[in-house]
Amino acid sequence: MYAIRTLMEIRSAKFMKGVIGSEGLPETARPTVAFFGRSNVGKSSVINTLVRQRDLARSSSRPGRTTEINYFLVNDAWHLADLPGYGYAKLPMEKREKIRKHILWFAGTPEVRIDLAVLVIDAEIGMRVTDREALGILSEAGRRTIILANKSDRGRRNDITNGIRSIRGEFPESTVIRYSSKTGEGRKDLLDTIAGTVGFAQ
Ligand SMILES: Nc1nc2c(ncn2[C@@H]2O[C@H](COP(=O)(O)OP(=O)(O)OP(=O)(O)O)[C@@H](O)[C@H]2O)c(=O)[nH]1
Ligand SMILES: [Mg+2]
Repeated sequence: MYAIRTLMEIRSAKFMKGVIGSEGLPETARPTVAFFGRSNVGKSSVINTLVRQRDLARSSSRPGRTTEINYFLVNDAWHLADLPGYGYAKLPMEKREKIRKHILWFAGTPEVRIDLAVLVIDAEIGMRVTDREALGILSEAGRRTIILANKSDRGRRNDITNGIRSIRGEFPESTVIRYSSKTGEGRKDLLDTIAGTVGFAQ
């Protein structure tokens, strides 16, 4: 009989470390999947639904919740990195700029291991200037990047569908996944994409 493996399984996921600034980044030999996106777009929630642990990555209705780059170890084999969000308007300009620069440094520095970058956007809002900037740096650095259109449970279904279609039109080379951390839509697609990067056996 053939064993057909259709979906990667998450057997374990644990918090590893929080990193502030450029010090203390793990020197990792393991594949790393990093989540980028504007503040409050749902990066931490996406990670929680992906690993099916409600509170692994801290999520909040208050934007700016994630302030460190948080590393998690999954299946004792690969890492997830949950980044702070950029563009939180209520932060003082100086602090906002500092976070933005740090995230872009992380995205563009070859010594930082990123095997797959997941750019999380709000499906209802679409790509903003800051998202395009992050995408530009990631692609200049040669990172494999996918776009995850989160919160697709909200708004009118047609608007979401049209929004995602126009993102696909603008970025024909990119994988765009329709996602909802609330309903679990797109989880399988995201897992498959990650498995394609870190290996199905992991
Ligand atoms: N309706 C809906 N709400 C969501 C979804 N994903 C996240 N949220 C909500 O959006 C808010 C922000 O979620 P977080 O996961 O904290 O967002 P984040 O991108 O990690 O935010 P920062 O850490 O501040 O950058 C929370 O109130 C979540 O419950 C989704 O798919 N659908
Ligand atoms: Mg967060």
